[in-house]
Amino acid sequence: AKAEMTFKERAELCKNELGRRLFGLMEDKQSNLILSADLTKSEDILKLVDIVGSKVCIVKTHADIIEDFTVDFVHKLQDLAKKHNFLIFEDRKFADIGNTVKYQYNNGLHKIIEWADIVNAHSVSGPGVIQGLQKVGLEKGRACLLIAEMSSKGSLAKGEYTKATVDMAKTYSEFVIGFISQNRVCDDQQFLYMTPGVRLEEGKDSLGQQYVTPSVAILQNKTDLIIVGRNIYNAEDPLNVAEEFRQAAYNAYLKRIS
Ligand code: 5FU
Repeated sequence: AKAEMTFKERAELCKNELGRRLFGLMEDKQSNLILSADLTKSEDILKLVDIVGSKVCIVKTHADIIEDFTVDFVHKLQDLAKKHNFLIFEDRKFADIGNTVKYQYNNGLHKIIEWADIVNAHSVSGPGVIQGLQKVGLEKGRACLLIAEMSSKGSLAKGEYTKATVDMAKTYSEFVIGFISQNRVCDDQQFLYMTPGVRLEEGKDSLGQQYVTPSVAILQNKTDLIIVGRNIYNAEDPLNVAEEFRQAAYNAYLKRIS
């Protein structure tokens, strides 16, 4: 069988400039690791990100869990993104009608459009959600992911829902650069497949989260990036653990393309 395409080769297929930059960044930095910085105080987030920033290609945020969110925090996060060369992904999971998500993206307290390179959306409301987001996002050079599958037990995002989500991404591939998914939900190489629910050991938490290991995600299930939260930010030595994840995930990718 023909060896799989590399990230750099796949960049050429991607119709979104930021997506192309991400593919290149992953290979340059040898990192397909995303840090999920789910802390509730901005100072703690900035400290963590400065420690592990060199190991990751993306830092993922949940702006609405931060108790002291300010524009100053955003500027400091952007400075760290420049210093360590990573992109910022706000895990907002937009899910309303197009007109409302446009405001949620562009307005409100968080003004997500101003600082998040990447956002994501549920497909449950139909293509209007993408139309609304790209109306403000495209001209700013932003990109979006669709949630095709979730890591949590009992998720309804499966089967026909997942398939319809893939079709939606193909229709809007100028703005949609890939998926949040547990599997390679389609064989289209222009897209990136990002997997949350990753830890060094398989298992689950007490609230429905289900975990796979980096090699199950990247080698067995053929996704491209792993998203890791608690296993890194709760570690005694986040830098060392992040490096462990980076190596595990990138080596799994190298094995896949060889
Ligand atoms: F879309 C998804 C999903 O299917 N599962 C998730 O866990 C998103 N997530 C996010 O990834 C979740 O909101 C957390 O921010 C992160 C996983 O964190 P953990 O601490 O590694 O479990």
